[in-house]
Amino acid sequence: MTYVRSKFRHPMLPKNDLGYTVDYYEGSLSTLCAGCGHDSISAAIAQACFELNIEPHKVAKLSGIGCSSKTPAYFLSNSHGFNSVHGRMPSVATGANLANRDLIYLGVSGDGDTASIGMGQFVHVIRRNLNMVYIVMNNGCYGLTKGQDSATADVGSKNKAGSVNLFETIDLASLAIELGATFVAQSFSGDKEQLIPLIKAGMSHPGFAFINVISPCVTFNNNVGSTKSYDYVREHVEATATFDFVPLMREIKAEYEEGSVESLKMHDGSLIRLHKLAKDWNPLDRGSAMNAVQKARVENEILTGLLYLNTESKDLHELIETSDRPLNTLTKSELCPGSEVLKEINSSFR
Ligand SMILES: Cc1ncc(C[n+]2csc(CCOP(=O)(O)OP(=O)(O)O)c2C)c(N)n1
Ligand code: SF4
Repeated sequence: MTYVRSKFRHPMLPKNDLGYTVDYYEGSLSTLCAGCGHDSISAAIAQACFELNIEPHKVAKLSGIGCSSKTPAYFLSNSHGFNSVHGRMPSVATGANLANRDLIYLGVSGDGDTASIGMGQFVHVIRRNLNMVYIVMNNGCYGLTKGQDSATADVGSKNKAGSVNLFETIDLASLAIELGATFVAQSFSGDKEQLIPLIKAGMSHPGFAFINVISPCVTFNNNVGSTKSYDYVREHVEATATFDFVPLMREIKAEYEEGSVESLKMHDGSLIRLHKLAKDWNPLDRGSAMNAVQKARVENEILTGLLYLNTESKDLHELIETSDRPLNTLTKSELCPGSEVLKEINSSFR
């Protein structure tokens, strides 16, 4: 069997402002199981980048190990990519971002990759507010190694072999809010109307944008009793809001009833327009966001949408005052400005 994507495309496919059709944002043909949620997320990423008029060579996609971490091969084939070691994507992303702040960093991970072996890296990349979008394709199991329970499997959830998970779940969205992530969202791979604007908003956010996407594993965790199956998720999804992402200078197209929409202004002037559904929830207030997620969990609901946004986000470069140019553009004299400057720096610490 060959995995070559057909080059044939409908001649009338729409073009974006750069003159590209959406296939320019696709990758190789997926080798994941037919129906895997991860493929829908790959398609949403390609569509978001197409709609945002992003030059693919301005994106660096990074991942760890797992079926989820294989997906960067299936989108943005014209971008930079680094498939790293299991759970180590955040440190590779940190190094790359510090060296070249001019790229858009898109990290893809799995719940095994993030919530077990990569947990130490995950919590620190949040604290540092690295300017990246971090997507977890969360299926509650280790798909690549044949479906063992992961740390995001819900307590009481049953796996395909019939064994019940006895251990408390790690709720990645709550953890991200707790640790100070400046953009936290949750979605479902089967809801592209919600997922695409969330990815676009995350890419426009100047700081760490975390998107936890429930992404069912059709082969190992789609059985009755699993809380990550398509049927269970469809029955338990509860959206905080429906919303549009409006890039700077774009006309607002969606129609909402007067007074029902809240506009959140992002750092670059673009807008997130929320049509709120969840009561007692303020996306700009950390405590309120945390309460809404916890309350939903108690009621066995999966709260989706934008959960929390800090509009005052300062990313790692801003916090540690790095050069505003990529390191490879700095000249020798800028990198090594001489002993007088070194003396001045040293004396500033005395
Ligand atoms: C250091 C190391 N330990 C263990 C493994 C084996 N391994 C490969 S993928 C994986 C877990 C994958 O689960 P997840 O990140 O949830 O991705 P999924 O396949 O479910 O998308 C494990 C344990 C490995 N590749 N490297
Ligand atoms: S094993 Fe599960 S996670 Fe992996 S490709 Fe198949 S359906 Fe997707």
